[in-house]
Amino acid sequence: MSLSALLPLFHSTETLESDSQTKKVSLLGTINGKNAILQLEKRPFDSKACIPNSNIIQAQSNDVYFWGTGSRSTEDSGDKQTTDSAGCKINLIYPASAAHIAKYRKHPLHMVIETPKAYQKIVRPYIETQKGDRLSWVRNILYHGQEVESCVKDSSYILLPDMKWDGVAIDSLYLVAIVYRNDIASIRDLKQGDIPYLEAIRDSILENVPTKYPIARDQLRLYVHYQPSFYHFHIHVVNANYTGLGQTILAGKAILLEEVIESLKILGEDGFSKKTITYGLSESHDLWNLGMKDYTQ
Ligand code: M7G
Repeated sequence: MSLSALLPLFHSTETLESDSQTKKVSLLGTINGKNAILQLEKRPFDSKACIPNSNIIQAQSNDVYFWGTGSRSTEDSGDKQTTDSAGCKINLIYPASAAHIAKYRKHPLHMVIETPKAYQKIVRPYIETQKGDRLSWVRNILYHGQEVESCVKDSSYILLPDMKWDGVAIDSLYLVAIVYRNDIASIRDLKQGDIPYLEAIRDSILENVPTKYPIARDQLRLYVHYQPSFYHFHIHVVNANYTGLGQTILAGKAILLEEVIESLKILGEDGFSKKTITYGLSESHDLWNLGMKDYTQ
């Protein structure tokens, strides 16, 4: 028998595995009363004909960022419309700045060793240039009620669905907690005295998330980025089982909040300003040409 004859006879009984990273699903089912396993894998995008044109639903927008879901229908030769039923998550940045373009264009990554001196000389002055319009979306959330429908508010932070999440699938749950304090641009500004503050935020997140979403506190991965894209302190809160995050979850970019707190306990009063930090830096990042290319490992 042929594939096209067998497929309509397949009755699914159990999902053996569904992987949101590899976009693969393995189904157990039967064909004519006998067990059968069907594996499906989404094909790569055809960049010439991939722009969603139907079922477009906007989940949110904030500043220059728009996100939601949609699918693509195509007309086959018999003028029949076919729609990609799984569809896709859509993120749109408009208008996109040079910094946005640099962030998304793939460039070689180098491991750089940022000493406290390199931080003071190169990174700190750069961070000062990044606190204006680039943080509009953060101020919209903290002070102007943007995205407020899906927020959990605490006295120290606002927790809300990250724009990288589709807002539905718990196996890829991705939230972001944005603090009200605006004197912490990155972990470099964290001092020993901030330990109780960070511990209280950690405890509150671990308590709050399972009351709002069906996930246990020990299945949440809490981490921060160094370098982050946005220099206003925030914590990534992600389903620990979700690995579909590419570079953004790797060593050399992500640091567990717990590790940040433990490091502060041993770093001394001045905290992370005294630490040498090694991370991956793209050639397209401004810091590369501002001088960090002289600090490769
Ligand atoms: P980051 O570590 O500064 O940058 O994290 P990166 O992970 O993008 O490299 C910022 C986080 O905030 C990311 O997870 C973004 O997806 C998320 N984010 C960015 N913007 C502009 C928005 C937004 O407008 N709304 C929401 N909800 N999340 C955002």
